[in-house]
Amino acid sequence: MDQLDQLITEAQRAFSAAPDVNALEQAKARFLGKSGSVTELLKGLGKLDADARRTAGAEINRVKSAIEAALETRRDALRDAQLQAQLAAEALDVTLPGRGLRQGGIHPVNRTLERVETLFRSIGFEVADGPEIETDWHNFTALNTPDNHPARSMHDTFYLEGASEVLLRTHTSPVQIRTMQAHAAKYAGGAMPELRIIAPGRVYRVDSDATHSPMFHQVEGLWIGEQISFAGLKGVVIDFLQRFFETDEMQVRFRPSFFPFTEPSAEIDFAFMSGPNKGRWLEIAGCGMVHPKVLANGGIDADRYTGFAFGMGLDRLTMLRYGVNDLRLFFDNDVRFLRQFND
Ligand code: 2U9
Repeated sequence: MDQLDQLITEAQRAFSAAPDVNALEQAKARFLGKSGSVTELLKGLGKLDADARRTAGAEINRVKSAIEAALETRRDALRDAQLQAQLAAEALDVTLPGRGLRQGGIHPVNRTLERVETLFRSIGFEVADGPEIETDWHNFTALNTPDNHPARSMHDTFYLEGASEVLLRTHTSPVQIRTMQAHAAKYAGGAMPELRIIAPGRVYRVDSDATHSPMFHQVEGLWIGEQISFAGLKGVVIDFLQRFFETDEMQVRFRPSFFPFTEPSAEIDFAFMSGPNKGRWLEIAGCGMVHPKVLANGGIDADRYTGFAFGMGLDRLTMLRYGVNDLRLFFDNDVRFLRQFND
């Protein structure tokens, strides 16, 4: 093969062997650079006479064009390969299923709260609320809890620093005191319509183990009117428990007890008549007829009106309904636990 054609072949091979654009530029320099083979050939033309120079010049230019064409072809191929690689690396498969943000869910205790609210609303109760930071008077004094009562001690109650009369409410009862006062004031001097409320919410006590948390949830109920009796209390509570736990196969008992704010007072136990907990008495609530002093502290005429009240733990209701044995699970915020109530 003619020497010049061999040069073309050599360039084609060198260009083909260049793995990337940089290597290709170096290979180009060997042929077309300042001291590249083709440039050297062109420099040699000066030594030839005119005729030979024309023929050789044409030949060398043919070679040069061929090498330039080979260079261009390889350049295009490398660019194309680079583009393909980049496209492959950045490939987006729009047909893949999305990672999907999971929808949030309702906390089991809030589920219970919503259920309790619905059940009580259905029998004419309204839902009342009030502050979680309370005065000593609304939380204790108004509820007929004497100054020396153990519940007031620093061991049970969270007091606010530097303010001995201000505390975190230990029950939702102050809400009933405030609601009674507002209700009595609204109807002062005239006939007062019945007051029927539940007061659900967060309450605080210095206590912490598997069944006690420093913050927990209560719902208390209050029904005040002219003929309100303990019989009415039993009806409301039994109906609530049966509807809440979705069974009539249940025994309910009222055990005499003591609370400063009710007289008489009782604790409420219930037992399922079937299922895994069959026959086991479970404590569920406390209740009683509102103490006349408490009615008076709420601005209500205790000679004319009577009322009943009850209180229960929303967390405990939730544990019993779903079979959860450790209260702390509700407050750890482990989504693996919480998800189970929403799937
Ligand atoms: C007013 C008058 C009376 C609310 C009552 C109980 C009995 C009771 C406990 C149940 C479990 C608290 O969450 S718990 O630890 N509650 O035993 N609560 S009577 O009595 C009131 C409330 C407000 C004005």
